[in-house]
Amino acid sequence: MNVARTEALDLHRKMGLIRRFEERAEEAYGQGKIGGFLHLYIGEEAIAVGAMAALKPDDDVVTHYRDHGYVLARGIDPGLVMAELYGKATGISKGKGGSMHMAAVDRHLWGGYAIVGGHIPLAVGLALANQYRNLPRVVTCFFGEGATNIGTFYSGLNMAAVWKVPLLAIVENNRYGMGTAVERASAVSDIYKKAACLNIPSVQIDGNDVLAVRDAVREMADKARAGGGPRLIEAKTYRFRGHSMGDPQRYRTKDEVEEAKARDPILLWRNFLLGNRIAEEADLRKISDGIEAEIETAVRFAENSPPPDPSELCANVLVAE
Ligand SMILES: Cc1ncc(C[n+]2csc(CCOP(=O)(O)OP(=O)(O)O)c2C)c(N)n1
Repeated sequence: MNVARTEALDLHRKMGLIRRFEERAEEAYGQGKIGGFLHLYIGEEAIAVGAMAALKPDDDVVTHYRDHGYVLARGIDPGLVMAELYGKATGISKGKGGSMHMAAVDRHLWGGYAIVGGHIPLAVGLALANQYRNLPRVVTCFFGEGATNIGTFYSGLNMAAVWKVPLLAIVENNRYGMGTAVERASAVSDIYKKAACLNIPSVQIDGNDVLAVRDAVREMADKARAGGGPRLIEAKTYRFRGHSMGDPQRYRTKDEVEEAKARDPILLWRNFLLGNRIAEEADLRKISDGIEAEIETAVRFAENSPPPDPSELCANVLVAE
């Protein structure tokens, strides 16, 4: 078995933390305490957690808008993330970004971006900067399968391949881009094959298997770091919630969603831990209790924090005269 007990339990705790964080965010959204867009990552947690377990703390991360999981997996205080959702001054982006714009540059988290595929060239530029400065850092760029139909996917990755920059693209194939199934929008449903036209090595993995994600990311990131040029991973998964809040989900059946839940990444990992006697029920209960307390503290912090001061309106934002 290639996972130590401490790490195995930490992977479990982090996936559980992201799940409970988002369930509470969903609740707060329903109560009108959170506004704007809220894209939940529920069902996809193994990708962020597996990837962060493989990456080094100073490897850069650039993400799309479904971005709570990455910052929590990197160990950012859930209170800062919840306060951002509440639009409070204490939020990770000072309450000005909201759900889609989680950034912590000091932790090499360069943020969530709302324009589908728009962040891919930014990640390539960051990787070029790392290469130019001889820094042994990989840039990991996360996006959905829908983004691979966008021009910036090809133009960005093409330049990454030409320059052999240390970039790892992770495609989270959750089968739908808003209400459109992958087969209806993409000529190629096995997304990893798209990398072949750019001469970029790629693999397809089970994105619900946290260990498979960790191992694939480690291998691909090491190759990119060693000067081998960009790599792409397609992690197959499923989103259990709608695209965003208020999605009536007419494009799929309830049965399909229920079937997918049999492969819930947290359930799979729990079964692995118990089946291999890495943990007992009591250990997992203790972890859940700890998560509950941590999320409770995060919610209280967000609720009790002040909104941004009006004088802050134009600070830290790009203002056109
Ligand atoms: C350039 C652009 N076109 C359209 C949209 C509207 N839009 C927001 S999310 C989304 C679906 C993207 O799906 P995917 O890339 O698979 O990511 P997922 O939401 O499934 O994680 C679309 C079309 C947008 N934000 N940007």
